[in-house]
Amino acid sequence: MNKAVSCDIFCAVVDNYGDIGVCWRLARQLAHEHGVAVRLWVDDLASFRRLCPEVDVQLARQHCRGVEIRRWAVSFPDASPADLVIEAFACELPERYVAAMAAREHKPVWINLEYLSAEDWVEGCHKLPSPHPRLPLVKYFFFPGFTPKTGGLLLERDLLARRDAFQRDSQAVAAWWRALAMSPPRPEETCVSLFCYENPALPELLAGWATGSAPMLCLVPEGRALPQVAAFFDALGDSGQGGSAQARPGDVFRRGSLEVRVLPFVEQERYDELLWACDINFVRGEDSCVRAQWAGKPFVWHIYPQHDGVHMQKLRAFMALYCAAMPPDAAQALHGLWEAWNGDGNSGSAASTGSGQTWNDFWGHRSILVQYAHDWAQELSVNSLALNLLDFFSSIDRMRDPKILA
Ligand code: TRH
Repeated sequence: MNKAVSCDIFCAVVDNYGDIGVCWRLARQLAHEHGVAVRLWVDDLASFRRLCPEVDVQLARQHCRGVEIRRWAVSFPDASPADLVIEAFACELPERYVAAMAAREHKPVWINLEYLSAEDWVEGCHKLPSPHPRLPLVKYFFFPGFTPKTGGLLLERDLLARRDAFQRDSQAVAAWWRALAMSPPRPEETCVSLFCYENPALPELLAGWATGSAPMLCLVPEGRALPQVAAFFDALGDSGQGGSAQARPGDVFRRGSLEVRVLPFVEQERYDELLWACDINFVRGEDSCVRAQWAGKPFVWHIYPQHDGVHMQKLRAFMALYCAAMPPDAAQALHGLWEAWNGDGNSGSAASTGSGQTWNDFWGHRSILVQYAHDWAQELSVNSLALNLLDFFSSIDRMRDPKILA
C-alpha cells in the first residue's frame, strides 16, 4: 500500500547534528523499508555531509541512498506537495508550499514531528490536531517516546539483529578496529566512547579514570568536547602540543590508567558500530542517546542544555522511566553520575559532588547495568516510530479521501 506514498520531510538545522540526524534516519527508513518516495529538504547541507559524506553541498537536488535530497533555500521552488508532509521539530514550512498543500483536492497529511521526551505530558499531546488558522489544513503533533501511548522510537527493522551479529563475530569487530587503524582494547581495559558537549564535569572524570586502578580506553570523536580533552592533557604537560591544547583524529593521550584516542567523526551508519564495540557509551542530544539504547549497553546521557533549565526536567523524567525496574542501589548510582554529568559546575551544584566518585559508584554496578540495558532495548523495540507514523498517516489519509468525503 505504501508503494505509492510520497513524503516530504523538512529539516531546519538549529545547531549540531541531531535535527538532520533524526530526519536522515527517518528518510532512509521510510524509503528502504516501506517503499515511500522520500524527498528530504535540508537548509544546511554542510552539516548533513558530516553524517553522509556522499552529499554534495553544491547541489540543489541530488539522490542519495534512495532518498531525493533538496536544498531548502530562502527562495522556495514550485514543488507539488507530497501525500505525507513531515515538518521536523516545528521548523516552519515555506508559505508557498503550504499554499500548494491547501490547493490540493486530496489534502496531504501534515505532521509536526516533535523532539523526544520522556515527560508525562507527551502521551496526552501525541497525535493532537492543530487546524490552520486560515487554510483548510490540519497539522498533527507526533511525539516520539518510550511508552506505548507515544509515537515510539526510530529503529531500523534489522538493527538489533545486526548488532547481535556484530558483537558475536570477533572477526567483524577486529575488522572494525583495523578500519580505524587502531588496535582493539586489551581484555582488561574498559572501552568507553565519549560524545558530549563542553562539560564542566569532564576534567574530573578524566582525572578519576587516570588515577583509578582499572585501565580505561576512551574514544573521543571529533567535536565539541575535544578542546576540553586536549586542555586536560595539556595542563598535565602530556599533550606534546606545547600549550596549544588542540587535538585531531589519530591523536593519542595517556595518563596513568587512562588512554584517550581521538576518532574521526564517522558517517552515521557507522556510528552504531562504535557504540556496539564499546563497554559503555557517553552520548548526548537525542539521536545518539537513542542509538546508545539500541546498543543495549550502559550509557550516560549529556542532555542538550536549554537556557531556562527545562532540560533537567527532561533528564529526570527519563531517568525515572529508565530506572523504574532497576535495583535501587544501581538506580541511585545512575542518578548520581547522570546528575553530576549534567550539572553546571557551579559550587553547590550536582557537578561539584564529583563525576569521579559518582563514576566509581556507577561502574561498581556494571553487571546489573549491562543486563538491564540489554533488556531495556528489547522491551522498547516493539514500538517503531516509522510504523506508527505510517499507520497514523493511513488513518488520517483515509478520512480525507475526497471520494469518502463526497
Ligand atoms: O548533535 P546533537 O547534539 O544534536 C542536538 C540534539 O538532537 C538536540 O536534541 C537538538 O535540540 C539539537 O541538536 C539542536 O546530538 P544527537 O541528537 O545525538 O545527534 C548527533 C548525530 O550525529 C547522531 O545522528 C549520531 C551522529 N554521529 C555520527 O554520525 N558520527 C559520529 O562520529 C558521531 C559522534 C555522531
